[in-house]
Amino acid sequence: MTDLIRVEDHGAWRKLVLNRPEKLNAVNETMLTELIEALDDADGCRALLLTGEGRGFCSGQELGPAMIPGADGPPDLAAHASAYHHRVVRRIRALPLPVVCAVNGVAAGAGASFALACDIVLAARSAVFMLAFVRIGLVPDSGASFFLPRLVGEARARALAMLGEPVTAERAEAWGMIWRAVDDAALMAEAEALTAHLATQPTVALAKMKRLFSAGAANTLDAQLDLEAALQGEAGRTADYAEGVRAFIEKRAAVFGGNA
Ligand code: T3D
Repeated sequence: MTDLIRVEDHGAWRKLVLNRPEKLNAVNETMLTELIEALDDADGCRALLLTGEGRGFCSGQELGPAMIPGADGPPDLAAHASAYHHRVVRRIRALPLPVVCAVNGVAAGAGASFALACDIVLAARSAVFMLAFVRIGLVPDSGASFFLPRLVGEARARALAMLGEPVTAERAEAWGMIWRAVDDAALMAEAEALTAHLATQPTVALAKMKRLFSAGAANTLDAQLDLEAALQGEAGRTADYAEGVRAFIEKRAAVFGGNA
């Protein structure tokens, strides 16, 4: 392990920090492998916070000599994306706990995709999102072509992908691309407080919400209603549900254990 991903434990929640500030946290194979391991290791937590060190959140794939044709021909980007970037996105979406993203600075290329894969995204007012893929002759990957049209609509998604223009945090909030733009100085405290709050919530229900929203992207209304009923049935058998209702009746704050 190097320290390209810094893991900070805060009791029930954990902070993962992309830690290559001199390259605006551009990701390479080592860093992505560490990120995947850190995500795999987070199953026991009740919430995660993903952010970047320094003035950038993540400037996407590291662009270096390995990314241009060499003696063996062009790099196999399909295999590369599948083995690394896309595993990160799949893991974030599949984790049975909420993942908050604090976008502390520029989020470009796969860096923007990683942010959009998270459940709740806060961004510093000075941060920008950039589908930089087009600038180097690539297509949006790491889920950007899936997340973006669903978040901002196809007209904006197509223009952002084809133009690669930066979107400010405030515009991203106005367009529904992220949850909230926050003053730079307040970003980390707000993101940490939000993640800590989520870690006290009914974790099993939050995990089932993730399943619902993922499935909803492809389901018919009927199929989604069936899934809601099934997952509500499961949620209704958790100790947290019993505690939530009991707390309401007793007029006190619920104390959720996060258990099934
Ligand atoms: O492998 C696959 O499967 C393919 C998948 C690809 C997915 C992708 O992510 S494609 C998109 C890759 N990313 C980019 O194209 C973005 C490249 N970076 C930029 O365009 C700019 O750096 C930014 C707009 C993000 C920020 O600009 P600025 O002016 O604020 O900072 P800067 O001076 O350009 O960057 C600071 C340093 O970080 C600089 O290094 P230096 O000169 O001080 O030694 C710069 O080279 C380095 N850096 C930034 N991004 C990358 C990077 N180094 C390597 N790879 C990067 N992606």
